Amino acid sequence: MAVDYSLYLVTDRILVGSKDFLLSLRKALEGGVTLLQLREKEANSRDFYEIGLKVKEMAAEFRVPLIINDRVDLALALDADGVHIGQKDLPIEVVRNMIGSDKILGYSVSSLEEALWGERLGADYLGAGPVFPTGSKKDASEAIGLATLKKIKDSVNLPVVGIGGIGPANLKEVKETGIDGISIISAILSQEDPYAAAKGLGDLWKSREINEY
Ligand code: TZP
Ligand code: MG
Repeated sequence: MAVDYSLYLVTDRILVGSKDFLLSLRKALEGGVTLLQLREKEANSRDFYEIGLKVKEMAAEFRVPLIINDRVDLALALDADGVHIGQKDLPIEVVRNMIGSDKILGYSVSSLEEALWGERLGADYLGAGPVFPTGSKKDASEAIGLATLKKIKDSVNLPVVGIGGIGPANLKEVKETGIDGISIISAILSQEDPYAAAKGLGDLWKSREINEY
């Protein structure tokens, strides 16, 4: 499956605030999100499943693949397109065995060592970060910065997306590392207008201004 990693939206119900969650996702998808990760840190299994059914239907409408955060069981139950795991989730090789070779397996890394490990053990793409300090992840490790992000991208043969504190103000320097896309929560979902926010980021990522350096 050819996946477009350029504008990867990760969800967070809390950061959506008082706006309607599903409507915010719909607007972000209309704005050009290319990949969607359902990340429910507080929901119980049943609620995660129910919201997952709705989000899966919506993502399919936009032909955007749906990735489930952390929960391999839910990714399978929902027949999502993939699962995204971190260093404290099930071991990556175990997850690969559970989901098979057709599903997308994303892996969070904060160092070059973790990135090489992820590549060796079967990740399909890496989420590297936090690139910048962010308040969006409670247990986030220290920011890795642009130099480490670039080193990771240069050292693996996998798509790499940057995550953590990325927004319009730093997009140009992030793009210059050569990574394949940006993974975003607050610069889309905490915004008053998730459509305009997603559209702005997508346009900027593709623009000549940012690509001609
Ligand atoms: N993993 C590393 S940083 C982060 C996650 C889930 C949060 C990213 O959120 P934001 O609001 O785009 O900084
Ligand atoms: Mg995780």
